[in-house]
Amino acid sequence: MSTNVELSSNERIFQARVDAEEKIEPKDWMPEKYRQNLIRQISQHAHSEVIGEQPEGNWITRAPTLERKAILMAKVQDEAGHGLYLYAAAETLGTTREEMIGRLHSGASKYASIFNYPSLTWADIGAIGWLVDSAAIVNQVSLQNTSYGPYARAMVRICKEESFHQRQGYNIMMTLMQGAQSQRAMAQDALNRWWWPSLMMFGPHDGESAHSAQSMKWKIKRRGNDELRQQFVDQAVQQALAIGLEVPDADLSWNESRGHDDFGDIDWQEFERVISGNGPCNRQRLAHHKRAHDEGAWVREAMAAHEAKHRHKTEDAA
Ligand code: BYC
Repeated sequence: MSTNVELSSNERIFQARVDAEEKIEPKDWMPEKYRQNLIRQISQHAHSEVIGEQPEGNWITRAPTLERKAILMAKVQDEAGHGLYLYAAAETLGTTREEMIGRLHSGASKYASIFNYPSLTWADIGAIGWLVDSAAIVNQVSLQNTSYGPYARAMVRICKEESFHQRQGYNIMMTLMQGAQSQRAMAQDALNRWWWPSLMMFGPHDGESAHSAQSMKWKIKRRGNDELRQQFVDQAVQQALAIGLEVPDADLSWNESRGHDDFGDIDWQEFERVISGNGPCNRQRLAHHKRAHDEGAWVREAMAAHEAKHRHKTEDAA
């Protein structure tokens, strides 16, 4: 039997397993493109979690109360943990942490566009928790059923934590909306600036999406970018209304026949600018990450030395 025939039969068996909702595990046979596409998506997801610590970390020292500060610190630590689960999931596909970080630093690997916007006021911490974590949950709940086992299992834990993050963000917005006129204005201003970038988190329209069709076939993605974006809009509009905030979209209206909110066009030129490295904070975010990574070199060296010593001891004992 030729290699080609063997490969195509492997591919058929693989697709049948995916179609039957079986999880693909690290040592199972998988098409090389499936592996590469997963490494791309999972590592970008991991980078997003880690870079996402920066706009929120910016407010830890200036949180308005001790309680808010403790909550924000816990949230930012959770995001670091999410990055860790996701890097570990990607490593099961044969890449290394160094390779992934290298691709982030060279600009070859993306991270969520949303984190290239500045967090200017305390209300931005509310808007990030409410909108950005809501968008993340909508997307990630669907990814709990992704076909790759380690990614799906990481998502289950991450979604639980994101739910708490979303509640704390909405609670900040709710508290501000019950406050003075200046606090309500601050909350509205944060919504105005974070609304459209939140919609961009779901990526291009399905027809424009480079990866969607193949990713849906392989069940790496379970729902399209537009369907997820619509779910997010429907729920966020109701949440905004409930606390007296106005969504900054003149075209927003309830469409009875569709059973969904219609909404205006996203500025795709802005999206392209941000994902190609030219958003308001791209350079700052990457420079900060590189600096922190360089400053942490001694920790990695110490860990590697400890691991090598432990390995020798185990070998000597055997
Ligand atoms: N930003 O073919 P498409 C969080 C890229 S963080 C940047 O549709 P795909 C949190 C896309 O990568 C949670 N780039 O791609 C943390 C591709 O470029 P490449 C983040 C984007 O992968 C801290 C190109 O555009 N969640 O919760 O099928 C604090 C064409 O797009 C974006 C995830 O990462 C974007 N928004 O679909 C608070 C979820 N959109 O790679 C909260 C996992 C698209 O060919 N990821 N691009 O160079 C996914 O579900 C999918 O990767 C996406 C995009 C839906 C994002």
